[in-house]
Amino acid sequence: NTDLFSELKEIVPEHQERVKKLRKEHGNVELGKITADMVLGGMRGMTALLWLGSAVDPDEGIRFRGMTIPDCQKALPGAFPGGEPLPEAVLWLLLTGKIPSKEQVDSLAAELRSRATIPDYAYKAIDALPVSAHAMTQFTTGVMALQVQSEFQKAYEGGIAKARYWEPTYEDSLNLIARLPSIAAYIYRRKYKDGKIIPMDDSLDYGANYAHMLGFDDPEMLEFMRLYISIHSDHEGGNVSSHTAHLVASPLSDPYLAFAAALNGLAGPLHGLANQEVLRWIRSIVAEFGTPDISKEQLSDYIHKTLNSGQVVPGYGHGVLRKTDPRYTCQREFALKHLPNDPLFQLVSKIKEVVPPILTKLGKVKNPWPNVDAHSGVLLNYYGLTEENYYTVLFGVSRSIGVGPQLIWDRALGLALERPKSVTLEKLEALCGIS
Ligand code: NMX
Ligand code: MLT
Repeated sequence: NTDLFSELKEIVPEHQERVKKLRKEHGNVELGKITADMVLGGMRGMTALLWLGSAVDPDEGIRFRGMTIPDCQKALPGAFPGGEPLPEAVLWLLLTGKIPSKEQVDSLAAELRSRATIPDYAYKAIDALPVSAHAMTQFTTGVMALQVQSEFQKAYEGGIAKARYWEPTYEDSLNLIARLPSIAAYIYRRKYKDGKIIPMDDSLDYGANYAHMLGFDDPEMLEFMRLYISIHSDHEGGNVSSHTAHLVASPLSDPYLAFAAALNGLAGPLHGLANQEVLRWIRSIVAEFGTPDISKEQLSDYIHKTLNSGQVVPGYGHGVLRKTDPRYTCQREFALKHLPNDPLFQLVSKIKEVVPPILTKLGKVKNPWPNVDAHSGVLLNYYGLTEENYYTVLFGVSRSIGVGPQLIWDRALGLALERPKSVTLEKLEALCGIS
């Protein structure tokens, strides 16, 4: 099959059987215990979600359908031989669990382009906001306007049977993924440039087209965008944006409603907004010393200043990871290849040497190592995308490629409305033996 829907249709029944069997024959298997600390500590370590596309190992990091980032770089089709994985290839992999051929990826790229028509009212909804509104506020508004065209909502109102819910969810998810770059680029052009739309180029793939519509055509930037979108697509199900999408979709809210909610979670500084915060922080270091070429002692002083003022070091630490994020590492490798002498890249490298021992010394930080956000800003900045308040929008576009497939599986597998139990403080104290 070169058609993704036909490919998926073949594997849905087998997955449905596996889940049915699991529930019927193994539903009582215990996956761990729930402690009071988990209830108070953001549910860290509590296994409570099914997520097909990817899993995060604390030491090794992300695997997309069992494949590490270097595996994906080797096995997934790129725009040219040896190129970075195409986001379309990642989408195919996450949804089906299979490595696509170049022909399948090209067909999916063409399908996404054909789905990318934006209704005029979506632009008008964004235009109703002041240009000064944060790019993420404008982005969520645009996604909510796209919701007007939800196929799932229409089908549900038309009385579609539960067994077929996944089909209009597929339509919505693919349309959403296809349309996000145009909406996102519109916001960038409106907020930072001349406001004129740069039309999609039918000869370009998803990542390259997004860069092109933003106004960037340097082949190296196009290649970085492919890598950027691919590595930010998915990070298992428990991160704030993915979990939010799954939660909001669980009462059968359509993918647009679910994804807009996910974006609002991504816009938090401890999650996706951290990429903005990192570049802002790096710039503040340069402003303090008047140059990026500073000593480790000066850097150490500045990091202590940040911590002493009650702020976190952005781009460091993680809810699951306990080693350097492999998404940081592959961006570093990209930078070493293409911009080894960039002063901000060199500063980022120095930060990686100085921050971990300082965070470790605090005694409370579980992971002193850099995450994905510690690196992306300096690469974007190097290629001319200097407006850091836009960076989380790039993360948001990318995340649709992980969230969209799971929303389809949520409906195909008939996953339940999410509704965990909560406890009052008094009850929690009582459960802990405090009277
Ligand atoms: N700088 C300073 N303090 C930190 C940092 C950091 N980078 N990371 C963790 N801590 C503190 C944390 O605030 C907490 O302090 P307290 O007990 O006083 O509240 C303590 O260390 C224990 O936190 P952890 O258990 O290590 O981390 P947790 O799982 O709660 O939080 C993050 C994970 C990612 C929210 C946290 O490491 C952080 O705030 N990092 C900086 C922001 C960031 O880079 N976020 C991006 C994450 C990736 N993404 O894209 O979503
Ligand atoms: C993500 O990509 O979602 C972040 O690394 C945060 C997380 O996994 O919790």
